[in-house]
Amino acid sequence: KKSSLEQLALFGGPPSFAEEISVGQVNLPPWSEFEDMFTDIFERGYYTNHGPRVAELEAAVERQLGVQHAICVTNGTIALMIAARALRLDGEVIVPAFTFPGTVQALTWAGLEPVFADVDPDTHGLTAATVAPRIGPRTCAVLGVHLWGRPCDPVGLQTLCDLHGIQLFYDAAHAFGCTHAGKPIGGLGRIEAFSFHATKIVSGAEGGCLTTNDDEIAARARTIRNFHQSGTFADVGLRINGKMSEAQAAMALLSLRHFEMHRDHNRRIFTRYRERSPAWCGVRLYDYPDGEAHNYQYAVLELDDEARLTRDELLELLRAENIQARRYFHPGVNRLYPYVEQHGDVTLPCTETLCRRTLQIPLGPTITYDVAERICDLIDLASAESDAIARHLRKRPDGIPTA
Ligand code: T4K
Repeated sequence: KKSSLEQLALFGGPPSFAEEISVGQVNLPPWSEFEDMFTDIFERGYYTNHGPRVAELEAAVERQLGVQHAICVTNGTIALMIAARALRLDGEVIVPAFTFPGTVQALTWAGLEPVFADVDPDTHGLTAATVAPRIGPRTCAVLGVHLWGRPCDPVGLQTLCDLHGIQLFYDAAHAFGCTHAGKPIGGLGRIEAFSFHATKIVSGAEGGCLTTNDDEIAARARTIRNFHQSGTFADVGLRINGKMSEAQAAMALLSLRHFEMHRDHNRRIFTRYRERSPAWCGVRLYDYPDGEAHNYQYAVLELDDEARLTRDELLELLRAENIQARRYFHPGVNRLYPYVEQHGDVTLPCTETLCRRTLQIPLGPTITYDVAERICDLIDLASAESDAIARHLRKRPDGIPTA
């Protein structure tokens, strides 16, 4: 355990970890299960185009999330593109800028115009209050993001959208296994889009899924996902190859089978971070409300002025110790090309603050209790010695490198 400044890697000590501790890791199934699944696919010789594993995964997701339809696709970004087309949107869509760029890029690919709204400091998601001022004559929909798996004001947003006759749909990339008002996320709005990327709690390496209780939207989404399907929706002009392969479905099925185990591991580590975090001056752990289910896939720190170290300084300190923390999400999508040119005048104060102040720290299957303790010890030390560390970093002529 490091207990003095000189032991920190920033001051010349050896890094705490010999190898990099990655911010997120893949929840892999036991190799034998993996082998059985892939032997089966190999022997059948059928690899994609709505195979039996995809059908099995869709049925499993429908059961687990209590929804009428699950439509598996290539990845979460394509899920959002298909959702937008299935809703037949045209015009402006209100969306947060504090999100992964894919959320917004999907809208652009679907021929829509993103309009950024600010987020709530507590949930980090859109609310009716932040969205209302952005609604205009060309608004056709709101795309909420359940960031870190926490639902973003579904009741307020639904009421607002109904009032204005616009559609509501969700990016639920982070939210598999999380609930709102006791019900699994998946049935909110008109349609929700999940990601099964390697970094997600349920993973097919790549992959995604749309969920909805609307038969017609589901049928359109299925048609759009398959460019050569002869469906009944001849008026849905644009289609895409969004099909999930059998290999992706097999991995996601195994991942889903072990969901509880991964979630319980995450919760144990998250709980330790939570227990240790009150000792960190000005560094708060983003937390989840009681009474709802969470997947605990993300541990996000938020630094305020009391922290004395900036978020980037803490990042640099952890990186020097071989701990890969990440500035998810920085900068806000409103600051990225091409959106910065289109929305230069928009002010999103909470988004700007969060982009400056949040830092994701490692959580996942290789983060043991002991690794979490050592990460916490380092943040303890950084907090106790923040003034000296800041002085050390700020006197360098080159300033703080970005990461
Ligand atoms: N909406 C939201 C809110 C999202 O967060 C995302 C994706 C999407 C939509 C779009 O869904 P997808 O189209 O991706 O299905 C990563 C992921 O690629 C991305 O899926 C994710 N969100 C985003 C938050 O993170 P990068 O470029 O930062 O990932 P990368 O490669 O740096 O990996 C992050 C960490 O995970 C590293 O520490 C290494 C570790 N890792 C990564 C991979 C790929 C592994 O341990 N194994 C692996 O195989 O975007």
